[in-house]
Amino acid sequence: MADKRAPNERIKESSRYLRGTIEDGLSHTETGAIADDDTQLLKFHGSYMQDHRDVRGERAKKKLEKAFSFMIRLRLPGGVVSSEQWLKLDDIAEHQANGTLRLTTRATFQYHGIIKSNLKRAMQAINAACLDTIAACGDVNRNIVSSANPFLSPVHQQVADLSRDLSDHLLPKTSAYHEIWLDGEKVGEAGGKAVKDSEPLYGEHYLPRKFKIVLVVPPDNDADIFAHDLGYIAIVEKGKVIGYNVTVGGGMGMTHGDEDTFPRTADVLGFCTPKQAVAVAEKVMTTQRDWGNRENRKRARLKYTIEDRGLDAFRKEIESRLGFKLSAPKPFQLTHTGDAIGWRQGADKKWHFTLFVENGRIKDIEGWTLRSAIREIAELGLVDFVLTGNQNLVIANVPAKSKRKIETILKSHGVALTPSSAMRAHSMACVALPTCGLALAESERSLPGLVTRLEETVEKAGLRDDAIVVRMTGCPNGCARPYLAEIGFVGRNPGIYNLYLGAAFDGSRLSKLYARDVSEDQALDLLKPLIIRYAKERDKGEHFGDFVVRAGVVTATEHGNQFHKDIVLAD
Ligand code: SRM
Ligand code: SF4
Repeated sequence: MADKRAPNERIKESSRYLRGTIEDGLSHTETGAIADDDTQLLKFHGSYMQDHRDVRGERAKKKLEKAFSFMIRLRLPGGVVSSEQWLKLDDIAEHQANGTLRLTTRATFQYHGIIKSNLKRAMQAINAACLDTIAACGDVNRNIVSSANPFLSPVHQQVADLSRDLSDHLLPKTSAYHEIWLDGEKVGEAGGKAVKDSEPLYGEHYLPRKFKIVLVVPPDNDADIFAHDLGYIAIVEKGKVIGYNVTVGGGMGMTHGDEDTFPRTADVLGFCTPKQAVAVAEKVMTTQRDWGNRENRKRARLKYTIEDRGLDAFRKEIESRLGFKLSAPKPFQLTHTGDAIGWRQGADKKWHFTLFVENGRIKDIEGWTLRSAIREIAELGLVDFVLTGNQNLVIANVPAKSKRKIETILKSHGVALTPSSAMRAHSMACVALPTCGLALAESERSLPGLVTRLEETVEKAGLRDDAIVVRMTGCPNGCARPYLAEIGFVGRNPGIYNLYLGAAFDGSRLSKLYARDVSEDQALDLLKPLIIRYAKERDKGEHFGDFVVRAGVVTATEHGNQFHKDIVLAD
């Protein structure tokens, strides 16, 4: 009988728990690449093979191999690094990568442009900083994002601690990582054939697809709780987390032209106590392991399992595996996505500065030397750093007497303490070109200029301090969560985007397609009058996404499976 499973299932199965021939491939100096199957396995180790897309054509003309290099993503549950770790990570950017650090939309670091001969060295340097990259990518539980800044209060600390417990519990157990990157003992080859490794939670096929967990502390929805497979909304009483509302089945990715795929906001499944939280994650993840679609990777995320089987059947299965029932969800209120930029004081009186990092890229350019600024701050040895799920950076645990010093360092490197508008502060773009192999259009390199052009209208309309969430991605996979933006651009072709409007500012409602295949100029022509109208006609406190729905510009997307319905395109 024909094997209907997706090809990745066979690759995982024959990989001897994620070894494949990666180690051998690293030693081949005649090519900058590794074998195709190994590129799939490498993801589980936290790395992607990529090529520099700006020079693809030129190299093809010269009959040269593509300019291959590797991206590395760290596992950083809770998003915290010390000053000492920052300095080590900064060194890696300088010596092994392309001179930049990239803060991701899931609160961790990425390096780009690491050539094959540097890959192992970079992995070892990351480990020397007491950090790792295990399961940062691949069909496993990924990095866990928790509401920004554990140092803010004991509640935030409790939530960040849970993110680490969850990450530890769901971590793959294969020793392939240590073997390949850290020269650990060769378990996989023992006796020439026997594999001693095992994966009690995953099995040799791991999950059908990636699996993502986030935690938030209301009223902040800074980790976009409804965009992920599994979420925990902290319920706080008398200054303590008494438990969590559990959300399931969120996700952003879709494929242009394939209506069977769609972004989906998560459902609230029930309430669990802090003690039950790890078991709940295990049962949700392993149910998805067993129920998820292993034939079609485009329909293999938990969101489709829940769509296809129904939330009630899913809850019943979880409760049967847990051996107890989840309680009814508790009331909660989330008010906003994004980060509040600027100083905030923690419960222990220390100060925390959330720095806007445009699209998460930390680098030095003439007149704006952000990387050097953060390095100088780290060299003081005074602070910690927390990465946010919005590509920003919290300079944490600053003593009151050092606040001025931090500000002075940033300013001396040309780094503004506040972004030029609240819209910019709420803007986010995925990486896209030149490294992302799936990009159809620019994103990180385009959005800043586009926001500048939108700011002219924002300024005229008197909306400089009014947050409007704008996000862009270079393809429909949704890495910057564009379908939860009040204004979302999604790449179709070079210079051409689909324009989505009408998501809720608090992250609870998806947007709707408003214009198909528009250039940046055409999008601006459509957006400018809407922004002016919003300034004139909005109700008190009404956000742009809610306004365009109320004004009938787009219909509301109440549920993911309605995302492609009731579309009325702009004239
Ligand atoms: Fe993503 C694939 C970058 C967050 C949905 N994502 C990719 C790859 C690895 C491209 C690839 O497969 O070859 C991108 C690497 C680009 C590069 O050059 O670095 C990439 N994704 C990113 C990051 C770096 C974007 C950023 O600008 O920060 C984010 C890293 C997160 C992290 O630290 O773990 C990133 N990706 C997301 C998010 C947002 C989130 O999780 O909050 C999503 C939407 C949520 C979701 O998962 O549904 C997301 N990425 C995808 C998908 C679509 C998955 C799907 O279910 O259809 C792909 C493609 C795939 O998996 O096949 C993808
Ligand atoms: Fe690449 Fe698409 Fe993700 Fe952007 S949204 S990083 S273009 S996969």
